[in-house]
Amino acid sequence: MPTAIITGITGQDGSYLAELLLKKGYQVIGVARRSSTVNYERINHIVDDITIVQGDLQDQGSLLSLLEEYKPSEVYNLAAQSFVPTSWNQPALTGDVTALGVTRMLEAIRFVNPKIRFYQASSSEMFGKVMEVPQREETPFYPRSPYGVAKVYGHWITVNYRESFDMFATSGILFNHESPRRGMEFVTRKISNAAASIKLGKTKELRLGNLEAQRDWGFAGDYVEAMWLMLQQDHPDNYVIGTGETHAVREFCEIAFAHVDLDYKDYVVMDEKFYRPAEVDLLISDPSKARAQLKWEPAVSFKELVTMMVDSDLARLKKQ
Ligand code: NAP
Ligand code: F7E
Repeated sequence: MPTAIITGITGQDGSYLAELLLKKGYQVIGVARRSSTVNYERINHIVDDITIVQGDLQDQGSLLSLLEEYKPSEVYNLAAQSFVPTSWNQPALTGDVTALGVTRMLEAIRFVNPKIRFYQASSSEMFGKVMEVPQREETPFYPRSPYGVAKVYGHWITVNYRESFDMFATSGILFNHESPRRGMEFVTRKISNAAASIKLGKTKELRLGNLEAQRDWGFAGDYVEAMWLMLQQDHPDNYVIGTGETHAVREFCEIAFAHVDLDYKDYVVMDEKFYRPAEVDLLISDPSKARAQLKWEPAVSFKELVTMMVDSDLARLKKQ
């Protein structure tokens, strides 16, 4: 039975990846940082099938001990301070976790067993003010937030350890991926939750920032399959993962509200508070390398994603 360590097990992607690896017969070790209350909402249904251990990307020793104790063959580094607006409020923390945290894990692997295969959760936010449309593996980076800057560091240190120490260190440059398990502050979940809540008469309006921003949105459940495929290749590499389609925030609102027979224009209020100091206006992937080499294709369409999220929030809110 192969053993995989997942950092960020309590997050959206950690929960889907753990499910996938369990199905594939892995022993799954999930790394969670200590907090005063347990936050296993996304993994409660599989908590008995995985081993949860305390660890923190800010603490080198905790990473070394994990690898020594559990002897994994694969490490998926999904942990990060991942919310872009917070990265302007806490830029140094974001750099410490999202950038330097990658080096700490790579160092732990180098010391304990350099043969361990490593996956780094890189991001389309690295393309920022895009230098090319669509964005592919060779598109130069121009990050627009402390988060994006930290991810560029994480990407390049992954490439550097691959080249310096011949380690199997792979960088997956994933475009936005969402699900009913997405954090409430991200725009897609904020919209799906509001559409459901307004439909049920629990809320009256939805306050949003820039409705014109465009993103290449896919389903998180499809994207974790790509992460696994990347670590099954003969060589480490960089891969862009996305749908190759882009949609505006406005379009997400339109479909989400229409799904519950409402017109978003009657409920969405623009609020300057949600505008960012620097915006990423347009992201759209060119995932042809992943399609050709990994044989990876997303299964869930944009419309299916939006309606799946609204339906899930409706069901959850009805139960409350
Ligand atoms: P998420 O839901 O925000 O999960 C982040 C995880 O990181 C949580 O489990 C969090 O723990 C953990 N974490 C934060 N700081 C930590 C620390 N110092 N030490 C250990 N763990 C820590 O993010 P996600 O959407 O699943 O994304 C997974 C990864 O992919 C992240 O690295 C993200 O930046 C990257 N990414 C995401 C997308 C996307 O569209 N979702 C696209 C590209 C790349 P707590 O639960 O305790 O907060
Ligand atoms: O914003 C606009 C906002 O916060 C998307 C993270 O997973 O994906 C995510 O980063 C767009 C932006 O995601 C609101 O200005 C409008 O243009 O859902 P988001 P993000 O910033 O794209 C990347 C790939 C990651 O790697 C990150 O970790 O929506 N927007 N109004 C809003 N955004 C939010 N959050 N809230 C609003 O009210």
